[in-house]
Amino acid sequence: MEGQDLHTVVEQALAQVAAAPDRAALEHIRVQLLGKSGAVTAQLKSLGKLSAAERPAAGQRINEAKRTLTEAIERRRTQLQQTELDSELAAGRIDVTLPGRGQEPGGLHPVTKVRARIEALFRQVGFHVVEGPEVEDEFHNFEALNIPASHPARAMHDTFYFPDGRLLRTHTSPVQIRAMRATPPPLRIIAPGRVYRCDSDMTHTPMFHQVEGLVIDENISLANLKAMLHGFMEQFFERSLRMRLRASYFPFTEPSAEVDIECVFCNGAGCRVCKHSGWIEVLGCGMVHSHVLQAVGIDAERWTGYAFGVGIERLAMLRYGVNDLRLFFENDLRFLRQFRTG
Ligand code: 2NL
Repeated sequence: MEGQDLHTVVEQALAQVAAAPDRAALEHIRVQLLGKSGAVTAQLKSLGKLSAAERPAAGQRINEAKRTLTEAIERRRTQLQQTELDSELAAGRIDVTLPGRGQEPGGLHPVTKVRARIEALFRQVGFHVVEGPEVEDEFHNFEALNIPASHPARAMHDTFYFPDGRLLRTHTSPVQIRAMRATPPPLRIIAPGRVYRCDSDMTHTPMFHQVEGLVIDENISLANLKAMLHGFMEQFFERSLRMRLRASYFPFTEPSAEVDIECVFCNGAGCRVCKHSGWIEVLGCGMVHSHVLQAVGIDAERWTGYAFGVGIERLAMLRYGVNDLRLFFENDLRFLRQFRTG
């Protein structure tokens, strides 16, 4: 009778153990079976009612049942623990190969884009792109360019000087002075880069970008300069446009001129941008002054040349319709994003 009961208890207990949904439920089942007032414990307690002859065999069966259940509970516990661990790991899984959040493609700064465009256009017509130091000396930045010590551009309020007398270049002309001294003519170069002036307001920043160009050859005239610049402007703005030269003055060129193009916003009709003149000033140029050729040791009887200087930010403002120079230096992503790709 007792053996039958025990068998049933074990069968039911094993089914319960197998069905335990988690470790807490399993522990509850264990206490109900093997705890102080558990079903199996009760069986052991009832051994006293049996005869001395029956007792050892019955005791053995109960102990065996106890061991069977203990092992089953332990197996189930391990199983549940693994399942719980697996689901915890699955829930917290991180794919380290996924890209980070908030990633967006970068892009070139508009000044860099315009500089690259200018370089590409000049390379197409045989110019070499040259670079040079931003920290210069007075000879390369001023003296060789026919800018005497008394010239206002040399004053402290226009030029950043170092204590040792060197300075931050105020234009990229010194790069071309170096090129002329290093390479005998003919020469066709452009010199892009950063330049510095002690100046800061609505329309001036202490650092800006410039491209200067220089051609030294036999029989170079103002007509060659004008034709080259007109071709460049039409290529740069991707349209045909009128261009004019106005007489001007620079110490390093003679004659000198300022170049206007037909206003790209109103096609010359007159608007706020061109102050109702129909023209926009874009650069300065001229025939290289004989004093400059002499300073770099070029025979001015045989060789002549033209030169020009243009502000990259100025061209970028016209090309992209930007009305405030300072936007190029603030690095506001809302501004910069507009130049991404394309
Ligand atoms: C301007 C004016 C100019 C030059 C730059 C130059 C360079 C050498 C010799 C002669 Cl090595 N000239 N450069 C000539 C005329 C004008 O720049 O307003 N730039 C924004």
